[in-house]
Amino acid sequence: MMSDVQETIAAISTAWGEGGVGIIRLSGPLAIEAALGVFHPASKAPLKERYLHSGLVKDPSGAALDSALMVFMKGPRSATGEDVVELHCHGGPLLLKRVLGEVLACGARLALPGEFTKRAFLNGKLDLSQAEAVIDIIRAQTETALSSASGRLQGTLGRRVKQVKDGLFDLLVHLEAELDFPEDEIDGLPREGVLEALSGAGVVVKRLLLTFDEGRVIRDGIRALILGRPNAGKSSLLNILLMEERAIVTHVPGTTRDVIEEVVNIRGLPVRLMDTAGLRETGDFVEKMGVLAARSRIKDAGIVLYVIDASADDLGEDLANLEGLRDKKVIVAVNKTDIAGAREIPALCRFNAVHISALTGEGIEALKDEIYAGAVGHPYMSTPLTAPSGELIVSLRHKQALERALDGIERASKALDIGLPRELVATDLRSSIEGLGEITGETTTEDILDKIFENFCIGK
Ligand SMILES: Nc1nc2c(ncn2[C@@H]2O[C@H](COP(=O)(O)OP(=O)(O)OP(=O)(O)O)[C@@H](O)[C@H]2O)c(=O)[nH]1
Ligand SMILES: [Mg+2]
Repeated sequence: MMSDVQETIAAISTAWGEGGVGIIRLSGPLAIEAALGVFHPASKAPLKERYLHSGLVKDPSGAALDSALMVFMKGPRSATGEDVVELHCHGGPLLLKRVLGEVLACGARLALPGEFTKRAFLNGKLDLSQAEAVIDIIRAQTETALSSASGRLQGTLGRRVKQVKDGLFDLLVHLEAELDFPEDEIDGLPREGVLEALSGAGVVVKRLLLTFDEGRVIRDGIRALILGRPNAGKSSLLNILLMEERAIVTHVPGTTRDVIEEVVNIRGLPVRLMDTAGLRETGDFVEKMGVLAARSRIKDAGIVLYVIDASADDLGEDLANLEGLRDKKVIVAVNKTDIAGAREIPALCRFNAVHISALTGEGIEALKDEIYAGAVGHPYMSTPLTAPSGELIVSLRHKQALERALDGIERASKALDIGLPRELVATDLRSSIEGLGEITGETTTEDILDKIFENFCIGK
């Protein structure tokens, strides 16, 4: 894997905006030189590594821009494995832009998105699953997402994958020894032993794969569209789930016109709730637009919360609407049970229905459980994660790599079982090992790396 590691990169690493402190980070062979082009230490004593020096940041004319702190870490004992310098200035956007400009004039170039982390990966400081976890930590929206990303940053997933990969590699070495020296007395491992080892590896990979639905939703969240007829209580449901009076609620049917979106944490999942205009034929032009907007969101919704007014006499229209949502994951929220009672409605028996009152809060916790189960694919448990959190598979890339690994393992077992030549078994094993290597980054192409890191922000 090639990279332009000779160049020194620099970026503002703190968030854009006003803050107490703003940090400019440099990495590369000229990091210290470029930093000292703008930073003038207060003390004449020799600079010390991993020590905060105070001083002034000056422009080329010698005018002080800011009083600041500087710290440097010599490579390879640094986050990127290269010489790294951080300039801790005050957190003003204009100031930081000025200081960065001066640093760039002193020999650094602007870092690309994720380039610091990419260099850390290329220099063996992180495996790829850890590097990917950096962005997930930064973007985590719930405690659960954060704990999953933190676990991966600590290398939990990488270690598990490596363990399986090393096991397969051992088998491959035995098989290949036999291929190379067919007349050798060593008969490799006994067939049963190899089969057993393969099945053990398959179990681990399958277990990881099983966490994908949960892991992905925990990281990326889910879009839940609230639909129903006018006055069913959709906006009331939005408000009670958000625990704030976000949407206007009135007794007038047709109150909501626009789609109102808010993200709420439901059982650890970031859920984007979308409240919509009640579905009905209407002559009111604005309301009609609202109904169209509601319908247009169906396609992208992960879950539909269909709200029914349990006190209404005629559910015919609701049933027709529900019929139209047949290929969506639908939870029917049978609302207003405080006035209608939680009576069974036979017509709804084939739907996943929860009785609620958006007025009193009755049934809302059960509804949250259902939303979780609908999003993740298994019931909510108070300890939400089925796996140690770092071992959750959250990315499609990891899932595909694991599927490739599993496929190789299964084909190798089959080949061995029916007595196919060991060359074929070895080929399958190699494909499996490569699949696993894509997760940790040992067998990842430059293209894939670029794709991963271009999602980062600059300065990470
Ligand atoms: N008794 C009772 N009233 C409710 C309940 N939920 C909502 N309401 C009332 O029903 C009326 C309509 O509620 P909204 O939340 O505005 O209904 P909506 O589905 O958003 O209506 P549109 O925006 O017009 O489509 C209001 O008067 C609410 O106070 C409930 O659980 N019980
Ligand atoms: Mg409404």
